[in-house]
Amino acid sequence: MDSNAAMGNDVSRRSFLKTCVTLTACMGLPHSMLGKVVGVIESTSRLPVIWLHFQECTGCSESLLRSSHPTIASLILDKISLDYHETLMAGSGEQAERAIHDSMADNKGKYVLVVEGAIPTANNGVFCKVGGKTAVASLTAAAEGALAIIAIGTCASYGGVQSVAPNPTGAVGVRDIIKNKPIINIPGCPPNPYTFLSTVLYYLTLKRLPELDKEGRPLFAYGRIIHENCERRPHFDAGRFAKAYGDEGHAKGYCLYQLGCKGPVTHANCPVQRFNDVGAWPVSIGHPCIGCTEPDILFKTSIADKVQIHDPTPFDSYAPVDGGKKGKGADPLTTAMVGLAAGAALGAGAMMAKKLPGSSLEKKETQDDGTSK
Ligand code: FSX
Ligand code: SF4
Ligand code: F3S
Repeated sequence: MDSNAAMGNDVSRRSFLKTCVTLTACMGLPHSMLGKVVGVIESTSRLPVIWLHFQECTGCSESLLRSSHPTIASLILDKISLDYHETLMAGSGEQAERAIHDSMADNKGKYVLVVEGAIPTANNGVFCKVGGKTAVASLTAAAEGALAIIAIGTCASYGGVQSVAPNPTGAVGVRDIIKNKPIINIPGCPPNPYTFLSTVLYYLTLKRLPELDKEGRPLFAYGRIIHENCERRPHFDAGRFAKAYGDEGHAKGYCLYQLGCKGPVTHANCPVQRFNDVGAWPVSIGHPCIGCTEPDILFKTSIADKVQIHDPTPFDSYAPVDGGKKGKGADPLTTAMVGLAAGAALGAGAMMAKKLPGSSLEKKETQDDGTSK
């Protein structure tokens, strides 16, 4: 199939190829695989997909299919045969029930089950019912004949906002219920459309599922922490921090660590893959990362809480910023304090900071959040 036909003639060849390059890189494949990826996309092969919705805001589907980038939405719809999707399908009632039943029977062992939203388990699962069946029953039935399950979004991956204490509905993620199928978690609230499409393409191109980390996330997208690729990182290393929303440091694009940025402990590709055509991501527009891809951070810690730094940049490798001059808040003491796991290495860190030219260690006292008094 020609790519333009495949995408409803709304995407130029140039834009199509550009997206293929991005997707190849997103999957962590070498550039030499580009031809194969293009071939897979242009072929008629489609992955049968059954998509179930449970407790969620539908932001995952929205971000995938209403993206301002026509190529990515078109490709998603072109590479998956969406046999059942409650918010997109035209049919309803018995017709919809028949569609899911037929697809499960016709594609037994060959379809991918995509789950969006958490699954309530309290009171026999009565808090979420579709077609008279509880979410637990629908999930269990659809999982049985699935080749693999993709839990899309933080809700389906770990329970998300619904599972926050006191969790009245007993909301859990797919992995807490289904134990006998491969489950790929694509967390994010909502997740990046490229990560979902790359996961589908990875399977279609290499005929195997991608390697996963301990949280079941594809390593190609979640193998690194945000902090490693963040454009504000030179400011972190040089000790330049925004200390309040709208202050001078915030206006100048300094590091958001002291506003609670969870980038140092959050695994995701946001600084590289970014969102939408404008290439924005939370930190680029001035908001700290809130750790939306992690099971124990989003909704479980305060946005303002500071995380511990486990791998500080060695002091002799600070990136030069602002011509190497250090501004207010950029003193080595601040960097040293922030760059160390709280308390443990304080003495050693202070000694190292003392050796740095211009250290204000002897002149200033510090507060326990690492900032200077
Ligand atoms: Fe959850 Fe999806 Fe957050 Fe919403 O539907 S991951 S609430 S943005 O989008 O499930
Ligand atoms: Fe970027 Fe946040 Fe790390 Fe600062 S703490 S460098 S804003 S990821
Ligand atoms: Fe989520 Fe942090 Fe990316 S909040 S969208 S993982 S920058």
